[in-house]
Amino acid sequence: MSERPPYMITTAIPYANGAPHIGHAYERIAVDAFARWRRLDGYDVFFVTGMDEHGQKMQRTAEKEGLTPQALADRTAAQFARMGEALDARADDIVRTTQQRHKAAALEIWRRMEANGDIYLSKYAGWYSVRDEAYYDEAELSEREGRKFAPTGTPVEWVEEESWFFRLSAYAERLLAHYEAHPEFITPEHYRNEIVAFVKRGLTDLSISRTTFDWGIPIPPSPSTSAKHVMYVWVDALTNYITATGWLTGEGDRAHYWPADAHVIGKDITRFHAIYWPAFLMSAGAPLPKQIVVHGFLFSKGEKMSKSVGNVVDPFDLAERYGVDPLRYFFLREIPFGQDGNYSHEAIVNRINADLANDLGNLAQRSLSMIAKNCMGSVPHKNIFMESDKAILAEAAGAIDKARAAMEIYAPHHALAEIFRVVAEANRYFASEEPWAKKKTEPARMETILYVTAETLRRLAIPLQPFMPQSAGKLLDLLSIGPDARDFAHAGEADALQEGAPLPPPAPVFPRFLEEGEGAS
Ligand code: ME8
Repeated sequence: MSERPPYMITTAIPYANGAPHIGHAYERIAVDAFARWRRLDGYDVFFVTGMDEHGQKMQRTAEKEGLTPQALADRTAAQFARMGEALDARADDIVRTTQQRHKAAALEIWRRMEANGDIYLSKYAGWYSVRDEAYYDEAELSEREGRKFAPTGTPVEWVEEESWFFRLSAYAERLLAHYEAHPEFITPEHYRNEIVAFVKRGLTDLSISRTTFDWGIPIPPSPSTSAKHVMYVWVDALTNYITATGWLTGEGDRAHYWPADAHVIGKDITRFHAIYWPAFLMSAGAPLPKQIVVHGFLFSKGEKMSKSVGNVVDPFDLAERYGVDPLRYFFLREIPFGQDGNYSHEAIVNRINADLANDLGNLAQRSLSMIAKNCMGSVPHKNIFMESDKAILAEAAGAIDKARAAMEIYAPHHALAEIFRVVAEANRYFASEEPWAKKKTEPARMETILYVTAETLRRLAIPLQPFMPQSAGKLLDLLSIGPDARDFAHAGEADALQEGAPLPPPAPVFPRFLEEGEGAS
């Protein structure tokens, strides 16, 4: 076991019935950035993702495609693994719900809930949406052309069958007490308010098994029923998080990661994560995750993004077209985490050209090429710092703490805004100090300005790594920062650039995005 504090973060596990889409890419990138941040900040990080491979939706899609559900799951799992590579967002573990270790964990949580007296056999009669794999109350439904729809817009069907039930109604008070005692449990706050209001209206018991199909984890036989039950897909899927740690089954050496620090999910599945999951864990006598971090939905706006112009809504195409780092930057800078967001070709290009190419890219390119030409390709001499030098260095040193405060409340847009505020300051410093004009008249002063600019770049590139791992890494290469000196413990004054240290030849790191037919300027 490591001496560093453990930090476990998860994505939702996507349904294995379809290829990765932009929402999946967004969530994976965000969680990767949070995981990288903590790793650089000295934590022992465990980043978990997975695949939700059971359920009626899987079975139906597989039938339509003429595949077995397992073959469909394998195909989709391979696509998601490729997405992790393509987005530079690999997880430490991928829990597939058809794995043996997961079945063991799911059966163990069931056994514990049963032993606690929370599972009973009854009959379910009500509305079910296969697309959402969720039950709905009559009062929640709307009706169009004689058909009934869930609040999410998906069609529901009437289901009547014998079912095992979980005594969710018994947990309303304990859940409310938990939300009260841990106000950060569901974040951002407006999702918390929604959940609190929902639970206050009272909870009904939850049907947690199905008998009309068999693509799921079989419930062990019971003398009370002759029917073959499979586990409700959400009981199965939610358990993936604890499967990864082996906490329930005592397998492996990862139990110390539980409880997870954060489950990062989209806003459509908050009820499952903030009500059902903690209730299951309470029943099973397991600690609850520390936070449920909810993000909004992404929508495509702007004609260029539409299918008629090319299939750029595919995350692979987006990464190829704009570059992985610019795409990661765009998602995390543009969309306030927790809110819905739009993406369009124009918005992405604007971020690439304004923030990355013009602000950060130009500053790096101009200062590093001046150093190459005028300082014999090595770190310039500091000489004497003036107030303006000290001020920008202090701003750069402070950026990491402000960004950390933002990342710890899952606000990557604020972290990036802070870092880029200092980039803009550094540009103003560079422009007003005019090192190029001092080359002949005040060469020592020119060196100081170039030193301060390069050191500012170092202090900013370090906290930029979680967002743009490759580009920030390249910038650190250009500053000759070794692989062991890139974590946050090395971001401060004590590890400042060493005067006279050799630097590699400068190279552009953040190219402009050029529209077709637009020449390089
Ligand atoms: O819900 N924008 O799987 P899923 C942003 N298997 N996020 C989006 C999105 C969009 N347009 N569309 C979906 C499931 N998401 C279950 C999860 S977890 C124990 C089981 C998010 O493939 C969505 O909110 O439908 C969820 O967090 C994730 O993508 C996977 O969605």
